[in-house]
Amino acid sequence: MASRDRSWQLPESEVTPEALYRSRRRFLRGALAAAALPLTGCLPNEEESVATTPPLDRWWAEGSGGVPLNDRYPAGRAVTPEETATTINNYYELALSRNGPVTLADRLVTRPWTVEVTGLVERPLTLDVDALIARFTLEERIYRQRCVEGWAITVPWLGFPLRSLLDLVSPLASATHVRFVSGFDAEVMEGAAILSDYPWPYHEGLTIAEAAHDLTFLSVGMYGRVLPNQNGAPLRLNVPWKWGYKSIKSIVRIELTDREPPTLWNTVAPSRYDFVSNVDPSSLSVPWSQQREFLLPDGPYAATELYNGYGAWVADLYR
Ligand SMILES: Nc1nc2c(c(=O)[nH]1)N[C@H]1C(S)=C(S)[C@@H](COP(=O)(O)O)O[C@H]1N2
Ligand SMILES: [Mo]
Repeated sequence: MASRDRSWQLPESEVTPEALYRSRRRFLRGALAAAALPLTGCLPNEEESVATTPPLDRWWAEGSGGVPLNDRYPAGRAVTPEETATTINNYYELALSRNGPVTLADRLVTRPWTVEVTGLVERPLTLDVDALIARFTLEERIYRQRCVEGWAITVPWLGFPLRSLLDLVSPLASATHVRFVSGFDAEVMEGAAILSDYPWPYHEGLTIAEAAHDLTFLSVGMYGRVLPNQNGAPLRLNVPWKWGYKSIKSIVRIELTDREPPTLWNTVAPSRYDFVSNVDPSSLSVPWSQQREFLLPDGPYAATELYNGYGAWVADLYR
């Protein structure tokens, strides 16, 4: 792979936020750490899966065959190779390079893991992530993911709609927004040490209407396996009609609020990354064109679509 032509790359200064580009590695240059697929390190052995709370053990044992595919939202694109989607990542607090997170992923401790759902809700809860997952019926969804930097992937996620979790805690009528916070481990997160002036932990937000939309998904797995750490284990968001940075990884806290929560990228670069951040080919907020996107790993380019192609389902949210 390393020898393939990467001429599609834009100059780094055009594809990355100013504050980052000098420290970013060259996208995909050099060998991918592909020889030993780290995913296998995330798969439980048989003993562990016996001890796991259902339904996770079911799909660990059976792969995604045990989880029904919800094909209500056709991606209209080939699924990206698993090796690509699990080795080319953005996880800035972990590593600034796109192939860095996978090399550090084993150092993250993502189980046991506690998730807190709190704020303006009738029934706040604090639960071990596997006990939380056990409350929901898992499904598989194949979604496009479009990074603001210009690349796109198509991934079969395993999880449940965020809506189901909101129903469980019952937001109060006063709740207007949902705030999400990632876990943080200063000892492992080398990226955060370099970007030491960023407001870690990573945090994001949605309006409550966006959060309650059926497309908004909480993933616990991908490609029929438990979510690898570099992809945001044990629990990450997928909001496929928004720039990828809204899809926050490794969530520890979900908080219902009555105001628009600050988001990390908006705080760092407000003119580039607004709160809404819907995919839009005509966006001028970054100094590179968003008209097209490179389909990892080998192309071709595809035309960027408004709402990343999900307009039929989400455009009404913005009228
Ligand atoms: N906590 C956290 N979540 C994050 C990020 C991050 O740096 N930290 N990067 C975001 C960006 S920019 C993208 S494009 C996607 C990448 O997800 P993937 O690595 O699973 O493809 O995760 C998003 N979620
Ligand atoms: Mo991104």
